[in-house]
Amino acid sequence: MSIVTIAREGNIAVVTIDNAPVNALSQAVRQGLSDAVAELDRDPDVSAVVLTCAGRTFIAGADVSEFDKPPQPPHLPDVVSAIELAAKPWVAAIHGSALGGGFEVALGCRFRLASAEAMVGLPEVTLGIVPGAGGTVRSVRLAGVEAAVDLVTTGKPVRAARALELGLVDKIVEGDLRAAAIAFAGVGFSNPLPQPLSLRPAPLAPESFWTEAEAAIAKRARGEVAPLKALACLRRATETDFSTAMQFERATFLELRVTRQAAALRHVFFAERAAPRPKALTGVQACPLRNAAVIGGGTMGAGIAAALRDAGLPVILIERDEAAVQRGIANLRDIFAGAVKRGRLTEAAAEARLAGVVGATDYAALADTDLVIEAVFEELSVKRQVFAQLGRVCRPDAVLATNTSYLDPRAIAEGLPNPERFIGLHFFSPANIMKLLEIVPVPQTADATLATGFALGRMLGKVPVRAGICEGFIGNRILKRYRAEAEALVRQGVAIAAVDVAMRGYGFAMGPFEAQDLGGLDIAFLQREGARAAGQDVPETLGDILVRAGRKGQKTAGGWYDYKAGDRRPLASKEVTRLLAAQIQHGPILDGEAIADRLVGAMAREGEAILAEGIAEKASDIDLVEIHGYGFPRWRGGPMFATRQTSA
Ligand code: 3H9
Repeated sequence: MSIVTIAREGNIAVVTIDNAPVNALSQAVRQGLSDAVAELDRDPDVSAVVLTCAGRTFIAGADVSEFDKPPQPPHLPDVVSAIELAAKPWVAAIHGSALGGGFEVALGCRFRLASAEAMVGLPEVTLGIVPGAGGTVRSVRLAGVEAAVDLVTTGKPVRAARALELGLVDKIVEGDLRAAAIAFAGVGFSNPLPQPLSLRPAPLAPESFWTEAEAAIAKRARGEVAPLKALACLRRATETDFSTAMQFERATFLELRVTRQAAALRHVFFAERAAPRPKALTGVQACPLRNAAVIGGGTMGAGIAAALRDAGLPVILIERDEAAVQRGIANLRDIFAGAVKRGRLTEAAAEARLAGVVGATDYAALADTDLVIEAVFEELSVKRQVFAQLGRVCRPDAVLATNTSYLDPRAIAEGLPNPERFIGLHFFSPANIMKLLEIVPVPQTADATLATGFALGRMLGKVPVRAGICEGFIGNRILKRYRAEAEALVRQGVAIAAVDVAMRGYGFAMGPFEAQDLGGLDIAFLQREGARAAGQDVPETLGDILVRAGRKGQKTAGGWYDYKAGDRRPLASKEVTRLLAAQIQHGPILDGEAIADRLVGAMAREGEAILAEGIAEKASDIDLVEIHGYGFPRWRGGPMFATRQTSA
């Protein structure tokens, strides 16, 4: 069957793209569209054309898998131009998402109709490129400078209602979109037809707008090039004629397409899409999840409960006494209130979220719960007591999960009846925001339980990654190595601030020492002390010296840096210099790039060991862990991608 087909409804032609899964603009689709324009222009019985897509979405964009190969004709700008200048007006009927090249095709149409749930956008910068088929040049003419700058430089899609406000779509259709578009094309045109966007004048913006936008984007982008390049295209679109602006945009697109940043972002794009559905679980049925419970209403437990509520699951929150239940509920209330404040939730939605949580102290409330996630204190005996109770009250097929960062899940599961339903789920704080979910099966975990972990990850909109059992699983094990290497640099004479500046320069929001000061140095210290007490040989770290001197980070007004009261800005500390003086040698001066190479290299070497031991299944999973759990710059592709590319 052909990918692009034409049907007739009276004198309206309906062009349908059917290129599963997301109607990406492969060469065959571009060719089909180009042929359709030519054929319909020649047909005297056709007065207008409706462009629609089969399946779950309108066109999701260019076919990203073609980006590693040279572009093949017909090129998308020519296809869009042909649609725009066709003798018969084209009407885009958008359901699902019209993204990137997909929205550019829609911009070539004279009218855009969207179903109420549709999204439109130009997410190219998230792939390290700019729109390459007129997205900047036409969107600025359609929606104005401000809206276009926002749309293109953030890459964030907008919902149909917002798109209507911005003028990006002409009409929202409830019900049968295809029928409505055909009716619209038959009778609904204004007279005269709106001008093609290529013939409309471009709006202008003052110099101050561009300088401010540039400064704001540079700050946000932290080394990522595409957003600033996109801004330059938009500016050019307002200051030159249509065809010069199109050439500039296309040249920028072709230049960026072959960069390392674009390759890194494509790597992450495909890794993220592969992660939620591991091949090894193909055909394995997950257990149904109709409700859930969380044990422990502290920061982590409340965050997990909020995430479950965001996904629509009713939640039971168990705490050891009524006062603790109330504190847990209050924690949840704070989380939802924060979401209201940031505009992510309406007051009514926040109320509904909270209303779906039932607090309890008696485990008997869990008799019919499908999934229980334990998030109590990180202490083996406490966790074991929880699972002993769960083993007594829960259905034998209920999935029982532990949220642990460092304990061995096998020890937690010991003695549990039906251990095949047991699994480790390592959430990252704040659990309702952070995308990473490490899924840690024990040897007895059944495939169906593992599949349920991944299904939960998908429901919660997380990036789920399977991790094997070792200290710190994937993420915290690499974090430990990263911190050790940062200390090794300091021991050889690199300034603490130089390490942090280098890692910010690399694209992290914070360097390793600033981050420890924010989170507190004492947590890792107590772990090391625990291991020492258990007889392990754990060498003294520089962090230990600071904690022993009472420097636990910002909370004690000093850690690796000093802090003034009420001010989070790190200040070089004479006391730290004195405390560490005996540990520090004077080695060669390293520049920022060399420092970043050392640290990222150390992360990647630990990653290679993790792979060799089978703790991670693939290198791209390690990259996802670092990007979604530890702030590794996405546009670098993760430590494995970054170093494998360098050494390739
Ligand atoms: C662009 O358009 C540049 C132009 O300006 C320049 C032209 C000259 N290509 O996400 P899902 C695959 S840049 C190839 O799970 P959902 C995906 O890998 C592009 N493949 O679905 C997965 O494959 P598999 C700008 C793609 O329903 C399957 O489709 N566009 C593409 O959750 C399902 O994907 C974008 O950045 C693609 N463009 O969400 C939009 N897109 O089954 C990217 C998806 O083998 N796409 N696949 O694992 C999306 O945001 C989501 O896919 C969408 C659907 C929201 C559409």
